[in-house]
Amino acid sequence: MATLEDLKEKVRSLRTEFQQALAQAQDLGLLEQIRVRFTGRKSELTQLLRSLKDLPPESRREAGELLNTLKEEFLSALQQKRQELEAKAVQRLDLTLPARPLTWGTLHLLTLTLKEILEIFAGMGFTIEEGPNIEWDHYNFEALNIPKYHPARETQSTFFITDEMLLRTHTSPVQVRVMERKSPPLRFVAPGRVFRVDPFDASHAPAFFQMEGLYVDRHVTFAELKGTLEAFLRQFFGEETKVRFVPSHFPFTEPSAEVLILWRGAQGREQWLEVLGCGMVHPNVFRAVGYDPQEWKGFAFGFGIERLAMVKYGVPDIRWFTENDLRFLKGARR
Ligand code: 2NL
Repeated sequence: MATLEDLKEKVRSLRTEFQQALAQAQDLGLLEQIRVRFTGRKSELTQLLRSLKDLPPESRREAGELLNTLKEEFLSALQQKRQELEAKAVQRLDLTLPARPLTWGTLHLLTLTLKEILEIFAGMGFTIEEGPNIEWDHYNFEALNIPKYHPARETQSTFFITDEMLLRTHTSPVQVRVMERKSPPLRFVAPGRVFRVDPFDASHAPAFFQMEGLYVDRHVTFAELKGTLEAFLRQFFGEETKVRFVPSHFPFTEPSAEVLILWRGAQGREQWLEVLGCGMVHPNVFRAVGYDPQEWKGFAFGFGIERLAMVKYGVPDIRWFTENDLRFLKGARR
């Protein structure tokens, strides 16, 4: 850099170059390139500012003013152009683009199954009763003919809260509470969550849903129990479903039975599957709630709701109900 005159010439040519370049800038990317080229660290303008110190002292002040004015000019022109380009970008928003499709939620397969089952029992005159998840030992065991040290308590491996309080292991305590509160005749189902100390694997869960049913009147027979459950199973699994009753044992019923259905699984193989437990209410259960077992008879039954859904809809793993995998949840759409 020799003289002030040279510098003035240089400023003029830079200004022209800059204005031409700016006029060409169509988008923000190009604008940024122009900013770097004319005002960046390696730009001619920056070099010139750095070399001010090489000018003779009497020219420095004027040269400095010239260059700084040019720089401000560049920056404010860049700023203005940026605003113009941004305004145009907004105008380019395409408001005719179709909206993304709405996705609809669905009821969970377990909810659908529960509703299906309740509807069938409602059709046979059963109402619905509910009770607490945290129970007294008395309602969960004692009143159901399962005294302390009874082996049934061992297999049920219970979540105890205190010596006397626990997470219910079945919904039977609901029936006990209802019988205490109301007089026969009674006909209701009790659906709800139950808890057992079990490993979470394909066929076990520490918390699952159960439904029990109870019918109490003066002349209830085992034949009515069979007819009611057969009617339920045929409505739920299909009219052609074959049903078999096999002798069994529960502390709270006598006699007791397991109920099996002949079911064609995913591989097309027919198989007898246990789907229910049932029996005539044990006289000791009636005594515990103050009913006279000579005067009143009753039948009761119980089943796991996940289990029925797994059989009917071919769900291979009970954990699928709680994993929230959308592929499974969407499959439940009706
Ligand atoms: C099963 C089958 C069953 C009951 C539950 C019951 C309730 C009262 C009185 C008598 Cl208050 N019985 N419930 C009866 C038979 C079977 O459940 O497989 N449970 C795990």
